[in-house]
Amino acid sequence: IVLFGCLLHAAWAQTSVHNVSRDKRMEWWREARFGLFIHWGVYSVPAGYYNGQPIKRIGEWIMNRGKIPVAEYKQFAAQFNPVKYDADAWVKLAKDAGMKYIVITAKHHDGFALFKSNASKWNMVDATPYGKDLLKPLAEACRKYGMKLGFYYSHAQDWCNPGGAAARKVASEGWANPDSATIDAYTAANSGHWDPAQTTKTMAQYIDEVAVPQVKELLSNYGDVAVLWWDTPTGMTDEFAEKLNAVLALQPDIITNDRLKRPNFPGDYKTPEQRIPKESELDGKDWETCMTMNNTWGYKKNDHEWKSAEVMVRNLLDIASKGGNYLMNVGPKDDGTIPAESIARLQQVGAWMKVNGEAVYGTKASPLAAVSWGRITKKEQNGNTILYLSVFNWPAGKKLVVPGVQQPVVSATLLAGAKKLAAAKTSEGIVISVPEKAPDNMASVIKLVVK
Ligand code: FUL
Repeated sequence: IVLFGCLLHAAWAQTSVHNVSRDKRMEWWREARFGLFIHWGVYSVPAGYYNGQPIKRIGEWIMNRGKIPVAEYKQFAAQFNPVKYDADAWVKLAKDAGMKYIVITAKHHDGFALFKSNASKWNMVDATPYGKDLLKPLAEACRKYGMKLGFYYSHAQDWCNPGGAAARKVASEGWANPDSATIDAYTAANSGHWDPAQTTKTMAQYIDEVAVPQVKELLSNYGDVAVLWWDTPTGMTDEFAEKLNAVLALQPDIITNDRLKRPNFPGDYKTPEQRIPKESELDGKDWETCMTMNNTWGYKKNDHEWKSAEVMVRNLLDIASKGGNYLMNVGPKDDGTIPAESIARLQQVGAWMKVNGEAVYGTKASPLAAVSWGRITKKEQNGNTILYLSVFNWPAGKKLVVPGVQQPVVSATLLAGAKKLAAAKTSEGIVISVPEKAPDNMASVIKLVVK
């Protein structure tokens, strides 16, 4: 009876708020494939340094890593004055990079809200000299450019609002998707706080007085919200999760990730962090890899280890070839600008996407076995199958072999320059005659249409 009750309970929690079916709600997201993650907050002021010392690892965790007392951390807000913030330019940048959605940290683990909140004074309008809501202009710009907008919300971990869980496994960066038993065991053993000011309320009070009202604000005051990106379930119970989940009813089309509370709140998609899953790990559920461009999510002035645009394009293709989405992060500075290195990379990726984007948008996972020269995505169109062959390692001998295709060839076209290529079915598979040199060193895409 208990088990049955639990099952009933779990099913109710997941279905009650949505009248719109998951497939319908997920339609745009599955088509989109590529989005921008923005980690922005008070942590961009210390930018990786505390008392003149560099603090290791991800920048948005500086308060936790440095065990900075609440009152002291809050002083950074007095310097958070992003006068160069231009939401329109940010959204345009994402759009030109070929991205279809944006997810921004409305509130990260430091509890600071980028928006006007009546539930906590620890917010952009009440606690900074800038004094303006940062999400309003972003929402407006997203509407203008047809960009979907999502909010990241740290619903359980909150280091500045008393009662919010303050501890978490230190190796969090390498801790992608632990099961709930691991989380619960860890949370039980490590409820340590580093400042008594963090414990003047209970978790239940924090959920009722801060988290639930703030999620209501986010889902009421900014127009259409496409995604609620929960993070992280530290110290959550099913009861708390249910209260938060119920707020989603304010946005009937909203989709959510899997980080509200495991296992009873799986959301609409999984969130492998800083890694691309292997084929063998995929289970048919939707998924999105989120990844940094350097080694931090929130801005750190001493992090210069940038991925190249080539790596990003190839990651995107690898992910699309397995049926997933790519959420690529930028960490803006405290003056409101996105680091020049990030802008340059987004522009390079955008230039590639302009020519080759159709190999990504609306495609499905490769139907073929892995190939040594690159990645494959698929689309069905007018009764034909389109295979997008993204070539990373250009073949010698002006000949690309696509093993395992049985259907007759309709056409083969190099997307760069719309150049028609000769292609024939042989015993090795389909053999395509290609130019001697790779047209694009990041990835050259051949659109192969078969019956
Ligand atoms: C993690 C967080 O703890 C990191 O700070 C970051 O936001 C990442 C995307 O999710 O769980």
